[in-house]
Amino acid sequence: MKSLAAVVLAALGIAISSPAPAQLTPGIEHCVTDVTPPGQLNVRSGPSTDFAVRYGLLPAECGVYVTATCSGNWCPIATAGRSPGWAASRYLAAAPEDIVAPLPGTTKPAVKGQPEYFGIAIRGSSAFVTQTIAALGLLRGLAPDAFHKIQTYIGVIQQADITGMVAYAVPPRYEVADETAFYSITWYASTIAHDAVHSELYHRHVADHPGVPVAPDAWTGVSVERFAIGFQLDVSRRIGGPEDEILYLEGQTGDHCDIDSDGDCDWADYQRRNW
Ligand SMILES: [Ca+2]
Repeated sequence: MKSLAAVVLAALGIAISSPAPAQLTPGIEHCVTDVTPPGQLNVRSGPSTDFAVRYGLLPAECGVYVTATCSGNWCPIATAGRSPGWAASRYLAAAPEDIVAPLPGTTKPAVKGQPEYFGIAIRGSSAFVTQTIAALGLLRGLAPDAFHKIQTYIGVIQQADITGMVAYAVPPRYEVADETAFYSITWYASTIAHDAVHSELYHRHVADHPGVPVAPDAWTGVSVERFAIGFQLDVSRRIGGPEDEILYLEGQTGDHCDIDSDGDCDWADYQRRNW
């Protein structure tokens, strides 16, 4: 029931509402807050207390990543080594930035005047940049080996009309269509890991066979796709990929690249991509 004051203020045209839930940022590390022992923060199978508790997060536990836009007061989360789920947003707060130390390893030089994330340049609209940083943040936090591979083999992530890995560009460039980037943060992140595999295979071939042109089947084609999908699936499970994305990847046999079904994955297929 509204209080008399609220009714009066409402009559005056002044909005009365409870404080808006803090919107948590996907892809950055969060810690449990406002929970005291022996209490725990329940992680549930859906976005309300109607859903079953899967496990509890400890007071002040960090390493919690929001994997998508929150739904009201509930956010989809992932942590290392446990199944993903939903947690009440008011008990999560962004971690101090220094909790996750930057990973050692190769980084590409930054492109002047362009946003970047730990050495990976990002080119596109502000929404694309935000989405890309969220995806890379999930990978950095929950699949650090994949993130390191991406840092090593992808120098630029660029918004484009067709999704594809331009491994032979200097630096290697992952071009991403909006259909891929904005499908979901977890899906987008898994595709970056997938395409880093293609670029890695290309550059390993170059290193192992100096001066020899790289044959297409060294880094593309159905068997390579199957290998890259295996890595993508493993990454997707670790970053809290939702069940439909996991099931989709489990059903892939590597021939998704052969769009015209003639048994190869070539330029004609690439040009027909609708992702
Ligand atoms: Ca084909």
